[in-house]
Amino acid sequence: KTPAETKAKPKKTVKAKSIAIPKLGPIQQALKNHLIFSSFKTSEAATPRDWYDAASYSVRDHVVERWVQTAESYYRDDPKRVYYLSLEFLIGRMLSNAALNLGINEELREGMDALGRSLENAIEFETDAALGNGGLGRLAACFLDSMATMDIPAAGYGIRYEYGMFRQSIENGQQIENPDNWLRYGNIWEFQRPEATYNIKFHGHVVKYPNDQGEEIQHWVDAEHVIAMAYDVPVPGYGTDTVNNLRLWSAKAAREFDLRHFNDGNYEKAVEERNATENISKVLYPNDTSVLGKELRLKQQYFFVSASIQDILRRFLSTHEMKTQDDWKILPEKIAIQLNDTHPSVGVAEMMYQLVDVYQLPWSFAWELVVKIFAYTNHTLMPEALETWTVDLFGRLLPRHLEIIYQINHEFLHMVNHHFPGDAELLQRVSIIDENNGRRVRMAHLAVVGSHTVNGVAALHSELLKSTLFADFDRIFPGKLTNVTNGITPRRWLNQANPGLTALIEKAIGSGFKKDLTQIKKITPLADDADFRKAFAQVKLANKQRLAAKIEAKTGVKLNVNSLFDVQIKRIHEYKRQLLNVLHVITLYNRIRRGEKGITPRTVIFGGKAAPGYWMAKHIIRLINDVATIVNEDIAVGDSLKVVFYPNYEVSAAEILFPGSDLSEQISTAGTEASGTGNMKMALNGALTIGTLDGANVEIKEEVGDENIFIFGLTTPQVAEVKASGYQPRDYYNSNPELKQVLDMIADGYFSIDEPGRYKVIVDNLLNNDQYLLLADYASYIEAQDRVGKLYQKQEDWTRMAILNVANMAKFSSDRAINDYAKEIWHVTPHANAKAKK
Ligand code: NBG
Repeated sequence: KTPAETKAKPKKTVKAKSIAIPKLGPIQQALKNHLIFSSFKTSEAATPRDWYDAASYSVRDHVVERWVQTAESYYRDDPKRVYYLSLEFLIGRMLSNAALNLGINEELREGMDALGRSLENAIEFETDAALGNGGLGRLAACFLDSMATMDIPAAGYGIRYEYGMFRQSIENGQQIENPDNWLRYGNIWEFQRPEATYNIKFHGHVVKYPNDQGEEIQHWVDAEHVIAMAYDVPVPGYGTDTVNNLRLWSAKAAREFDLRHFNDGNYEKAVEERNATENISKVLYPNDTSVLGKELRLKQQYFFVSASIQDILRRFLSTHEMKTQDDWKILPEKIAIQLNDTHPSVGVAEMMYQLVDVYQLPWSFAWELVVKIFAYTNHTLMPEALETWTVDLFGRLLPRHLEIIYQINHEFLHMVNHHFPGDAELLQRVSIIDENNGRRVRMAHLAVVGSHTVNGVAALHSELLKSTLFADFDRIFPGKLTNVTNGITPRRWLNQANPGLTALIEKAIGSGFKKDLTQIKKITPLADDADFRKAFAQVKLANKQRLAAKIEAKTGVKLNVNSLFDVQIKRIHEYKRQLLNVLHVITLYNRIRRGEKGITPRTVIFGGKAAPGYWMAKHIIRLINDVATIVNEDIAVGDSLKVVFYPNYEVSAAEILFPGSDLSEQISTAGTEASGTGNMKMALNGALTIGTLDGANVEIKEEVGDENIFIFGLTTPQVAEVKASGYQPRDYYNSNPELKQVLDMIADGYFSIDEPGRYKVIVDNLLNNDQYLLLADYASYIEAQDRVGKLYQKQEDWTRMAILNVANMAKFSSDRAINDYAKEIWHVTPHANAKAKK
């Protein structure tokens, strides 16, 4: 509970007095005080980490002040709130972001300087909060930033994983996964709330007995109990006093240990049960765009969803007295719940459980409320990411919820049958229960049926949802499916990551673009201003130097900062086609060795993690490193080509990598990448895109203009055609000598002399299957890369284009995306907190 809520009594209107908060002194004094009182260190004895701590405590004090006031104003004014439920929040570091959003960055830097310490140094001691895999988790973090910045009364709900995304190291070219013990040194940015706990039930069974009115009532009995304890993380908005809350749940055993076993001297047994329980929030599943049907994963989902929904209802009931059934009707006017992918979609059943079983509302009345409350975002069409659970597993873990889902399904299918009589196949296809694969619960269907709105994350993706995955639902629920194109927060991805470019833009057009990215359009004419171009190019060079220094420190590879920095950073996945990039690298390598003239020097940088169980993705990492070894050591190549694998790509690394990039690789097979958000971060930082017509690339092209982007490859319909007409990848191999040479080298062990057959499977797979059509797109990709190389030699033209990319990124601010959600889906309005209103 927040302090404001602790006082909560169930009544309708509340007049709370403003909390008196002591005035904060200058930061320099705060730093000194915190060093002593919070870290128990003298200035002389303080380590660099102690200075990070002191800086964080000092900034945190400013955050907390606004945080309390925001909570208080929401409590007092009772606006409609949005709850963003997500199994992942990839927030990264907090200190510099909080200082930036609060507008005390400069003050903090000066305070540190005055004490003879560097802020930059201190910042490096913060471990990333890596509570997510990739785009989906980072999107949630960008959305939190925008919701706070736009004064939307919102809160995030997720899991406080003890271990986040694994740390990747590279040994002998191979990915090694190391546990991410991110809480080792504590976490200044979280507040434990031992008083905000909920009981979460698992297992047990359902019994029926009549209530006072003689109606049969279901009771979930004999369940095991787990306690969910809240940890709160502040989410400060930029240029506003709003600080929203991110509430992360941690699992605690209901019993410390079993005293019977303890008394018998069986200590292991005594703590066994507790350990098993607390495993629920132990570790993030490191799978991106794919799922494993593991029981613990379903437990994680239900655990955080149930705790969140109980918390949401508790908060609602603390200010609204429910005297009659009709009083419940305002529930959807007060809360909106967004499901970030299907991971929290059991929430639909949990809300029914709470309303019907716990609060005793009639079924159909409750169902109407539920559908008005929930909305669902789909993030992928990849079949391996569609969550289903066997009825058996689901029923063992959540027996009452399975019954609820059966009931929801029964009524849904009844409705479908009424509107489309006699279409048995349609019923089978849309049923929440898949009867054909050993009876499974389809979580996406539950989410669609239980939501008023379902959105895709880029225009193309949303169209494909309507025409493929959810085509039946689009017929059954016309208008339910919609689009909200993703966005990124310009605070972290421009302001914070690229202070050089930010200062340059600010000098030209003022600072309004930081809160309102539409203003960035104003730099358009400056693309034709030689002085501006020069300054812009200087900023890029400085960012490349910063990146090169980092890379040298991490990998020992020295880079030529005047070469074209060609960067592909994202999860390693076959559909994202890092392998196609490798084919280009080897093509260039061969051309250089053949003595071809006029080739633009390049540095090709890869970064990204492979899911530990995804053998092919890990093998691709190894190939990249093997190619890097051969290319980088070849004296015939020298400075004209370097290949780097940046280890442990994470948010804080991305903050260096995006600004240091010249070329943005967005080369997924058309129709596979739902949106992409790295594509937006790249363009906003002045990198040009080479990409397919996939995901949000399509909209980036629309914004920047066809002449300012390098598009290649098959379109989505062409991909479907090629596949339908019996794709023969080997034909491309046989008819393209450059391609043939590249594939033969990989297959014959040119890059794996110690084990020549190492990459034969990769080549065999390309020649015989090539699910993602690399060979079909190869020629077109190489041709586009050649255009890129040529343009880079005309630096003025290149820079001009890069400026026009930056100028046209307004659409991709997450503020725009959140505004779309707020207006079209959540129906919420901004609510500036009391202090800001004065
Ligand atoms: C990912 C997509 C990306 C998209 C992000 C955010 C999943 C399931 N999906 O293309 O692959 O940008 O979601 O929407 O992780």
